[in-house]
Amino acid sequence: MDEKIARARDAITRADKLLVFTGAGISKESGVPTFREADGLWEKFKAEDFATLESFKKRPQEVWKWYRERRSLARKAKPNPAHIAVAKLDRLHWDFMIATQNIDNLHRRAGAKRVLELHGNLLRSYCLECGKKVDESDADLDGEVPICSEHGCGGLMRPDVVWFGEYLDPNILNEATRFASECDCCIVVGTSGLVYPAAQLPYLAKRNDAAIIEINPEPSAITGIADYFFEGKAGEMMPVLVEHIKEG
Ligand code: BV8
Ligand code: ZN
Repeated sequence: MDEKIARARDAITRADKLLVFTGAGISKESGVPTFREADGLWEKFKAEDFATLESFKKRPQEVWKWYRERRSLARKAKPNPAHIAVAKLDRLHWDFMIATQNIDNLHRRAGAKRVLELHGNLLRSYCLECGKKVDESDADLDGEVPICSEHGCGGLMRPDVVWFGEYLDPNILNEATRFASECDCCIVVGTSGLVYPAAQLPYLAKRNDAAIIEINPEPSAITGIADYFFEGKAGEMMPVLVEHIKEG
């Protein structure tokens, strides 16, 4: 293992352009459930029932109840050592980017600045009619479906997350795909690698001969292209990968 860690650390240190691509697994140790594991979210709720615009239009109250539960989980959650280690990489003035599929805001709460939120952010909402965006307000917390505060609009507010069948923000996706295609090291943490177009990012990095480093307790759809696969928890492995890098 030490030899593999040394080589992976070296790939990180030598990288001019470093991408960190994360999924729900990086927040598992913060108490935020993943999607596709035995105790995952999609086991209890079928994605198409909750994470789609159609289901929101049919059952806005139920969908809001689900997202409010996840919002309060996200607010109670604390960044774990993996988020902290990734934020340390961000501080070290690299040509650096975090592309996350997570909507729990934990990378930012760990102090990371350069974060592309591919699937949106659970703490923001926007109006279905006029598009007005608001940060979470406690008004969202009562049982009703929040209504747009724009004068005369009255549209339904929805969580500012990308649902299945919805396009990602083109600016965010373009920036992420461009960065991935130019990076020379991509660290993949806690994703099953099943959801597109986000999951293409490590493949774009690979095509640019980037070193692919993956941390996951079990193999994922990305493991086949990983140069270094660390079978373990993000909260344990990520700090080990960056502890040699001195701050300042
Ligand atoms: C789109 C936000 C264009 C909402 C999410 C067939 C083939 C290919 C693609 C498709 C297809 N059919 C449909 C599609 C497109 C679809 C898609 O990719 N579906 C997949 C499921 C097949 N994609 C879309 O719909 C996207 N939009 O394509 O638009 C379009 C437009 C119109 C019509 C057609 C197409 C939009 C996708 C975004 C959906 N929104 N979330 C919300 O969160 O409520 S996706 C959801 O999955 C989350 O964002 C999540 O992050 C993401 C990916 O999951 P992971 O993060 O990887 O989490 P998962 O549970 O799967 O895995 C966790 C991993 O962690 C595991 O590997 C586990 O081992 C590991 N782990 C566990 N513990 C730890 C750990 N790792 C480290 N440490 C630990 N301690
Ligand atoms: Zn509105």
